[in-house]
Amino acid sequence: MIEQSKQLFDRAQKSIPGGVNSPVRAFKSVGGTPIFIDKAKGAYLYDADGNRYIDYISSWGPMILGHAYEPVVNAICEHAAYSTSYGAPTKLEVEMAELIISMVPNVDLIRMVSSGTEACMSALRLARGFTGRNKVIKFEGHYHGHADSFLVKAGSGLATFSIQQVPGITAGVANDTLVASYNNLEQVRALVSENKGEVACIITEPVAGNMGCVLPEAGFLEGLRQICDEEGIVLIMDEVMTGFRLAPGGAQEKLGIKADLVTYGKVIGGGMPVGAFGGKLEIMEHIAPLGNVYQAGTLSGNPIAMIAGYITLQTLKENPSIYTELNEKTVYLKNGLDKVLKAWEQPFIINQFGSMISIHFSDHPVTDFTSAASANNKIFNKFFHSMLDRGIYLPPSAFESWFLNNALSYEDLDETIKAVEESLKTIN
Ligand code: HOZ
Repeated sequence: MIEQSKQLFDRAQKSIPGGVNSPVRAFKSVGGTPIFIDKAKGAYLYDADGNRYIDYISSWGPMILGHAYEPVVNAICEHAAYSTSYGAPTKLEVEMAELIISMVPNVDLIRMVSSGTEACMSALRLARGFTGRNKVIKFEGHYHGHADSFLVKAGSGLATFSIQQVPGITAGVANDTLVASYNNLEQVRALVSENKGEVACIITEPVAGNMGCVLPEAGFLEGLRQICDEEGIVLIMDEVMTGFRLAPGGAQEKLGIKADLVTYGKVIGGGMPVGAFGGKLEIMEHIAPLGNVYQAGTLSGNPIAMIAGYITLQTLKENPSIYTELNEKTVYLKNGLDKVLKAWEQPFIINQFGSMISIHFSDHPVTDFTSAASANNKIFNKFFHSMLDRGIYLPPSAFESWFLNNALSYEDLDETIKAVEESLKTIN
């Protein structure tokens, strides 16, 4: 029974484009009615009709500790009473910056913004301002938010809706965006040599999460580092998904790769709208007011957002066992899924890294966008709905990673594996 969700969706479409404030939420590619959420606690979402779902989206990543984590909620309530915004510096921002710098490698200075989009957009401008070059190399199927330069062969909603070209993006901007296949160093080398002295930066998701979860192959990130060093190119790691999720120091720590600039979002805000970009002093000192690369925001460093992020990051820093627990839970889920999917006797691929995981209904390894896009997404769509009917909330697209949160219990994981087993019986 999702009567309330149906009514709300009808109503929403009269005042909000497509009835949603972010496209993938509309369920357009999987079909059906998006579930309207009323509240959430721990690992569970509750919809407007009172149905309970085990949540594998975790707000697309941020809710790593589970929903309505009490210390975060209490701190937000306390700070809201002091005012929700000042537009002036606070001690909390200093503490937040110091905490981030103490957790992540290779960050001398960090600037807070309000979203991952803003973080990536600003890091790109900074890389261009620092190098005096215009071009950016990105990877097909990677998503770095919705700034113009990144919406070329992008993942996430663009892959979900097969949007190849985005109207409104000028040819000049698109021409400055060069695209290579993820895990293909040869293509990167070719682009760099064809555009000698013109490439400002290479931006990558270290572990891709916007074409499902896709892992970097051995040597790929190291190869990017080497190319950037040789050619004076800024390496930007987009850790919006992986930052504070794969390890306290994100993918940089987990994979041992040093970026020049790094971008954050999602977990860094503990569920509030927060992003950040940071990196080496010699680059970051070009940002205004130290330098002339301009970037600003009325709600940047907002006190409510900062306290939610600060408590979340501090909890993760003080309890590194959370990462071990999350990893063990995700591997348990992977093994359980593997067992029931093997019994189903149709091809599938499960990619997993830390608490990121996804299933592609494919007979070949998924290592880049071409292999992700050639999976059988009609099966995924049936699978999604069958799981939803059984109270399991997966991302409504095969081009999105699932994110586990640490409130998930082993009973929840068993319930999920059982739901997969039952769902597969309904799919032919
Ligand atoms: N682009 C986000 C995930 N890759 C989706 C955000 C949302 O719909 O909330």
